Amino acid sequence: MPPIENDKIRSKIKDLIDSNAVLVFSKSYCPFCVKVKDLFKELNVKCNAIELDLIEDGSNYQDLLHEMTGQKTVPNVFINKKHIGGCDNTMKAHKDGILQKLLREGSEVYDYDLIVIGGGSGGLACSKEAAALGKKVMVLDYVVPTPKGTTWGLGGTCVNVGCIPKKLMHQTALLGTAMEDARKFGWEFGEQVTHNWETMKTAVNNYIGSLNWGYRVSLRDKNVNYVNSYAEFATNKRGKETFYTAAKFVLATGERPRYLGIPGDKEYCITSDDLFSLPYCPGKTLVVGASYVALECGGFLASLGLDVTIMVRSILLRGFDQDMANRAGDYMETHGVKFLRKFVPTKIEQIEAGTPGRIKVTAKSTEGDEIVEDEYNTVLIAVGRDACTGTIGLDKAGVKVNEKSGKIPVNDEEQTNVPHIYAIGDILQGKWELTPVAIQAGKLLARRLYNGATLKCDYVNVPTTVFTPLEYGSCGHPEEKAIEIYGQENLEIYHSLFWPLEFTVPGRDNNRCYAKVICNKLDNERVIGFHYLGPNAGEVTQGFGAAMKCGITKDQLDNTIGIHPTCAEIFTTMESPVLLPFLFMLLKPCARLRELAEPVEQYCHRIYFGGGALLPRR
Ligand code: FAD
Ligand code: NA7
Repeated sequence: MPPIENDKIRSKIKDLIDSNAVLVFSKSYCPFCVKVKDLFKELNVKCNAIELDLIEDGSNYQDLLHEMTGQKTVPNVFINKKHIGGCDNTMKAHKDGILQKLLREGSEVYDYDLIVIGGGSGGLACSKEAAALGKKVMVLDYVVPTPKGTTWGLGGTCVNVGCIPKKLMHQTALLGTAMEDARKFGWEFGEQVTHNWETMKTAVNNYIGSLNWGYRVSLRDKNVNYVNSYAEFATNKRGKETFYTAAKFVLATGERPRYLGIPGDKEYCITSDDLFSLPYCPGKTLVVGASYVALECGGFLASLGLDVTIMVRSILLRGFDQDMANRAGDYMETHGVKFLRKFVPTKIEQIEAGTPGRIKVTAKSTEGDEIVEDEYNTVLIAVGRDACTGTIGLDKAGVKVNEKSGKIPVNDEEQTNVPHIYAIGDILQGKWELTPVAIQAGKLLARRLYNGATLKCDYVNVPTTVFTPLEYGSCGHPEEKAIEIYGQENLEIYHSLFWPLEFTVPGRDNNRCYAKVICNKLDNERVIGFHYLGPNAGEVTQGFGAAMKCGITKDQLDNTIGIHPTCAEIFTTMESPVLLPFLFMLLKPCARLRELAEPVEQYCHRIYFGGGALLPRR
């Protein structure tokens, strides 16, 4: 084992010894280990056992323990950082009463082994895992009400004001489109179909309520102490505050929507934190911002039949593949969303209070002096989110924060510059702001801290989906980034428009869905960027994300047999360019087929009917 790896394991062992009152390096099949673990069970003492036969590098742990303690065999027992020895020594210490004395000594040092600040995706995952590993854990979660007074229950952003209500409202919108399609498939129902905002809002919020309750129950079941209070690091106790101590802390405070800082924004506008529980239909809506929260919310509101304008300062979906972003935007534009490009709001005024009321918005061009004014019922601000790190006393704890972004830099083990303070989720600098990422980071952190695990959260090739009306799934690099890193000449980019079978009968949205894979020619055409614009993008992208984790190449994509008829099979049916004229000839004779084949004439490299051809773009 290289010295650097040994150093890592040595420090891991030290960490485990420091952070566990009772620690037993054990082997799952060893009868002496079982005897020692049973003794602690009888004494009703939590014992953390690291099973060296079950963990990665277990034999290296054993060698290093030998070097550190002079003992090669298991069990190897530590109590409150003191080396006790093997089974015989532990039994003798128990008989002599030394064990009980040692156990009492360390127990009063901290209130908790771990305090987690923030009960969202990351915080809950981390606290539950740490408690399952026998730690005494507290999680503090408190929601500061929005300027409009909106607040919510346990679970953080995703459950209450993020992924969950967003996806359910997106689903509401998709059902509207499905109803239009349904007539073409023979379903007959009245001409007038209307949508009731309040019914949707109530149903969505009832479901969220059940999730809030589920989280509370699961914390209780796992013996995590949940406290509904705002947490802050402090050097001494003030007023009515309660002071808790812990051996380790995890920061998981997430982000909250940013405001514009212009007259009237906090008084008259809402953010995504208010939208999902808005008690009335928002009516004519202006969405300010052009990233995914803005496009997703604007998208479903428009699909519910509302008059929606999105005010874009510069580009759509900054950081995403711009070719895909613009296609997602174009689809929205052809489906009723208005875009006011290169404008920023400068003033918000209330014309009339109400539910909804009437609001006047003044905006200025980013390219000249042009000023526009318009009236809306609701203004939804979605111009980014700020990390909740400014008011939790991090200066007192000595934790470094990026002054500009408010984000927290951590090493690859989510450790801040203060060794006993860790951070996970949206507040991390330069990491993905996604629920599964926060959960994975939290869970793995607890396992590393309390179970001798070494696996770190892998932030590379994280699949994600933007739930715009036409969904956009991606994994790996956007085209722009791939060019920047590898150079255009070293990339092969395969792409194709496609027409989902389910769109054909209703005769809608031809030439809209799009697939693109970016391959690195220097590395056996390994897929380094996957992009999909079409129905069920999340479901499609998830599997290809797994394939990219395994390092899939273009050749392996070619050798994968597709599932027919699906949209995802477009990525597996990579035909040779020479076949195209032949396929085109096949399509020509029939008028209907010719209509379907029209895009083939236009683009010459795009084929339809569920399958498709992904060809190099040169
Ligand atoms: P959070 O879930 O935000 O939890 C932090 C918690 O800490 C909150 O409850 C907060 O109130 C609490 N808190 C803050 N400060 C304190 C304090 N001092 N004391 C006590 N408690 C405190 N991600 C996806 O993967 N898929 C999606 O489709 C998706 N859609 C989204 C849609 C929207 C509209 C938004 C806003 C986000 C979306 N996200 C999505 C992102 C996802 O919600 C976040 O990445 C995720 O919630 C981050 O988890 P976290 O644990 O870092 O923080
Ligand atoms: P993002 O991804 O931070 O994007 C912010 C968007 O708002 C972006 O389009 C910005 O335009 C725009 N913006 C920022 N400031 C302004 C002002 N002052 N005026 C007009 N437009 C502005 O934010 P999201 O809310 O979509 O998502 C944040 C995270 O939340 C996301 O990662 C998810 O995990 C959940 P720009 O491109 O800078 O010109």
